[in-house]
Amino acid sequence: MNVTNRDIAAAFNEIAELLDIEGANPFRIRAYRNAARTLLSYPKEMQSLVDEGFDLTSLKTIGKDLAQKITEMVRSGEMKLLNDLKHRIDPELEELLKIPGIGPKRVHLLYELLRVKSIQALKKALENGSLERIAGFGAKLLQTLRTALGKKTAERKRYRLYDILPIAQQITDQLSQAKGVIRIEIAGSIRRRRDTAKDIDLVAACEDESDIMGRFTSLPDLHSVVMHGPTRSSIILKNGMHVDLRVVSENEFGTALHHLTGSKAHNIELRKIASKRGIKINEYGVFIGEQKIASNSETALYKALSMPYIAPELRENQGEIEAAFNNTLPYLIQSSQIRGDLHVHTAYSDGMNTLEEMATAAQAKGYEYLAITDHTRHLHIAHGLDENRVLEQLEQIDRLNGSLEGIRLLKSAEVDILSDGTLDLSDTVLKQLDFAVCAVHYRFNISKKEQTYRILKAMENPYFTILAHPTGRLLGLREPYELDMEAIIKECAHRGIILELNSQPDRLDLNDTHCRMAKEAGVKIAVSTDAHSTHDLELMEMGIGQARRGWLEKKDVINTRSLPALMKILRQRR
Ligand code: DGT
Ligand code: CA
Repeated sequence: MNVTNRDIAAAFNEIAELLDIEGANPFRIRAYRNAARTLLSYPKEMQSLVDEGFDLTSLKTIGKDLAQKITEMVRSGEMKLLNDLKHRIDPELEELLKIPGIGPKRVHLLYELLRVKSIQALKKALENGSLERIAGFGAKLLQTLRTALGKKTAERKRYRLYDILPIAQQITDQLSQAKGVIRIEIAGSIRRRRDTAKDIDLVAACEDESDIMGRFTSLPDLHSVVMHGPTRSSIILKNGMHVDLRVVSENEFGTALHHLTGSKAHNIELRKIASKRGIKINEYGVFIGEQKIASNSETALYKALSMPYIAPELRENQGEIEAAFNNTLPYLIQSSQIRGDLHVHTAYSDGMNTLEEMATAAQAKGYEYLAITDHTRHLHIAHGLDENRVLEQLEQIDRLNGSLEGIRLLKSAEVDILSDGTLDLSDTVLKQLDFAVCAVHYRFNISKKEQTYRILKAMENPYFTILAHPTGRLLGLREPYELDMEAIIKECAHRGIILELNSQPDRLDLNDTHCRMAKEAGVKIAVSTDAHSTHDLELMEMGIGQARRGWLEKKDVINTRSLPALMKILRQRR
């Protein structure tokens, strides 16, 4: 049996969700979520650790009970607690989670207070006004619900890019073995690197569609087949994800891929422009009258409209078509241009690996520098460092820098922005850092004005260098806190403060729109991983995808610079 860390993490997350629905102790729920996070970033598979007889309780966030559950799942492929919860909790309650705006806590409230346990019952409660009487069901939420429930079917759940992309890649690999496959690509929102995706869209060019369709509709992780046709099939995987596969001939591949990559808005706009010039574009080709003038590549499609190629990440009808015509498309940043990471944790605070291990892993990636940014004292749950521990770490970094070759560790910290807008370290200590990454970690629910004021106040400190995960959102878990982003960006431009694009899969914060706003205001970005393990350094890919969606170029991103050039930027405020 093959049970991956991802499977165990998914089980833990589902347990957390179900416990939340039951209104269980928040600490217990958080323990499952933290453990899931640990598992996702842990470099070794639990399965092999269990086989080796390794003591799982030595891992951060894994206590005796969780260690036992991991072992149980590795050995049996199941977790009794999860089965029990599923048995105990009405599946319709879980269905409610798919409605936008409804999380486990609200499912709990709906059931406890109104005995609402189905989408039907929720509709009724919305119509007869009983929802309005529940605390936390404000006008905005009710409007969201009205929109969602007004549609024939509830919106399908969205998956984080980080979770769905590897599955799409795995299926692509499996299908590329099929007879006669010439090309196969992931299309849709995943190819555009949106932070979340509703489903997996695949396109293949193939000489013989029967073998590939046969394999697709009998994949090892298949739950059910929705539709099985010669050129188009649709399946649901055991984990609930929907996958569509379109098979075309080699010479239609370009226009089919373009059609299925979207976005819909980009396609519609492009087709409108084409039709004004007497050109028709559809998934089968680009035509003038009956004559096909392009179809086998996306480049040919754009060329037929006298445009340069537009990268998938830009295809949102947000000005990219105009920029293409004016030849002002950005030269999008690439992963290979990244020279270091400016936000990582070690075992000093809540990271999994030592300073040396992080440094070695960064070196292996070819990085020139790595900034160590452990949490500061205010963040107790993450074992934040007090000033003495910070100073101790700085000494160790100096020592390591003496022996490391080819990479430089930068002295930094993820400093809490306290509620009064002061920083969690004194200036005496801040002065000894190379730079400071500053972040909000509590009091999310204050007004927009107060939150903006708090951060602007903190920015007055000359040691404030980078604002980490600026909006605090956690995809699917927490909305961004209320913040006047325009004011923040303006202040960053004014003071030479850098904004972080945090690459953690549930953050991807800044989002694409804010990246573009920052760029337009001349504010520089640090694309960082916020790694909590050596393995997490790979999350840079997620950040780069988002950066590209935000039109960022090499020059906009400070960790593409050489060490001396970077140091100059980081020290410009002092
Ligand atoms: P998602 O799945 O919500 O994360 O986002 P997409 O963009 O992957 O959307 P999806 O899966 O509904 O459709 C895949 C692509 O198919 C989409 O990006 C563009 C194309 N497409 C879908 N519906 C239409 C349509 O009505 N008109 C045009 N022109 N293209 C469409
Ligand atoms: Ca899609």
